[in-house]
Formats: sequence, structure tokens, C-alpha cells
Amino acid sequence: MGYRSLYVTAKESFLGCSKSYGEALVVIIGVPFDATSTYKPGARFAPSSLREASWNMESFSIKRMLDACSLRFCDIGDLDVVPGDVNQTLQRLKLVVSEVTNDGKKPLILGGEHTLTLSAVECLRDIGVIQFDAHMDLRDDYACQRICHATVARRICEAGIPLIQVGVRACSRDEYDYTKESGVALVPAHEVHRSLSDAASRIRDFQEEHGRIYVSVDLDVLDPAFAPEVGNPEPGGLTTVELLSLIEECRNVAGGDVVELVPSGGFTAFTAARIAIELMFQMQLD
Ligand SMILES: [Mn+2]
Repeated sequence: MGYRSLYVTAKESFLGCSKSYGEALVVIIGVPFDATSTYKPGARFAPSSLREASWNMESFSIKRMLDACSLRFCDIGDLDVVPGDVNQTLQRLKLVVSEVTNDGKKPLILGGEHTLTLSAVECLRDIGVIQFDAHMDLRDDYACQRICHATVARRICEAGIPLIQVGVRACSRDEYDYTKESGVALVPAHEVHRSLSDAASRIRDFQEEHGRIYVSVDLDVLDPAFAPEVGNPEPGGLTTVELLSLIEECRNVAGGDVVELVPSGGFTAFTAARIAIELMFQMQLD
């Protein structure tokens, strides 16, 4: 695979302060892949854009009284993806994530498109998935593809992995019916807007029921006012502050990802980098 040869230097790493792999609890993996995009491609440019944004942000958090550069994380660079080949790319990602988890470390993936979540969660045993997303991604197939960004949550459910979807506001009737049949927990965007504290307690309940969790953040969960540079924007979303406070409710986090950033000259990469930093804080809590 050769991903170890793709180690970035500490200076080029996320936040510019990567530790060695041996020291790390959290391992950052970029996945510059967007082959199944159906509207706006370009998520392949997100990992480098996220790193660049992170170099221009403060690592110290006044809210947590902690410096992100004091966290034990290692940025191993980008996966050696196979452009245009989702199956091969997911297979490669599984090899890398398996190695990371076998070494007792937690993967934090910088996408890339949402499909890559499937590889990550398949490597983790006994977890529940918290999916922050405008969309359900529960279609059985989409645009003649069974493995793509619009079907990823369906494949996760079929693997028997418990799932809660938070911030959803765009789905088909069939997808909605599937949540009822399959027991997917739902906290739609309008419920978050009605009561942030109720949404937080739903997340806590899910975490208590399922123990270890994987947190997948599709940036389009945010309103396009806050995160316009995404593959499939959908109005009526969460504010950045709402999302960050819900991420703070996520405990016992075994892994996570930030996906669907499509950088195009604006500042959404800064929002994405902030979310990645906060996920890293949560991963080091337990
Ligand atoms: Mn989405």
C-alpha cells in the first residue's frame, strides 16, 4: 500500500504539529476521493485544503483550556487512492484503518466523499454510528451505483451497525420508510432547531445504548450559509454552533470522519478543520 511512505512531515501535517505514529492515539488519514459524486465533484481536494486551513487557525481552545497541539495525534498523510475506482479505494482504506485500529489507535478520516465511511466502520467492531448529515444516504442504489455517497448509510445498516442520523432534512419517501423498518434513529434538522437540548439527549441515549461510537460528519449537515462548499448543499441546516455543541455530546468516540467538503476558494475548509479539531478533542476524552 505504501501509505507509510506518504507520511507528511510534522510541519505539513494537520495543525502543523503531528506527533509520531507510535505516540499517537488518533491517526489522521486523508482520502482525496470523489469518484461517485453526482452533483459537484472536488472533494478530492478537501484533505489538502483542510490542512492548509488548519495552519491558519489557533490550536488553543479557550472553551476547553486545552491546546490541540498537546493532543496525541499523527497525520499519516493521504491514502493512495485509485482514481475512479470506488471498490479498490475502499479496500485500500480498509487495510489502512484496520492497521490503525489493530494498533489500538483511533482513525480520524478527512474526506473525500461520504462513501469512505463504509470502510472505516467495517473495521471497527461493536460500534454505533452517529451520522450528522442533511441527507439520509439510505437509497438501495443511486445513479446505477450500489456503493456511493447516496447509499452509504444503507450499506452500513445492512451490516447490522446501529445508526442515528442527526440534522437530516432531505430524503425520499422510500428512505424515510426504510428508517422505520430498520430502526434507524432520526433527529431531523427541524427537531434540532426546536430543541437543541432534546437533540443532545437523544445523542447521549444512543451513545449509552451502544457504547463505543463512530462519528461521521457530512459538512452539508450545516446550513449552506455556514458551509456553502459541499457536494450537495441543502438549505435549512444546522448552525456551526449547534453542530459543535452536539459534537461535544459525543463520548466514547472510537473514530470519525469529516466528509463532503468541496473547496472552491471560500472559507468552508476552516469550518471543516474546526470540526475535525473538536472531534479530536472528543476522541481523547475517554
Ligand atoms: Mn449529505
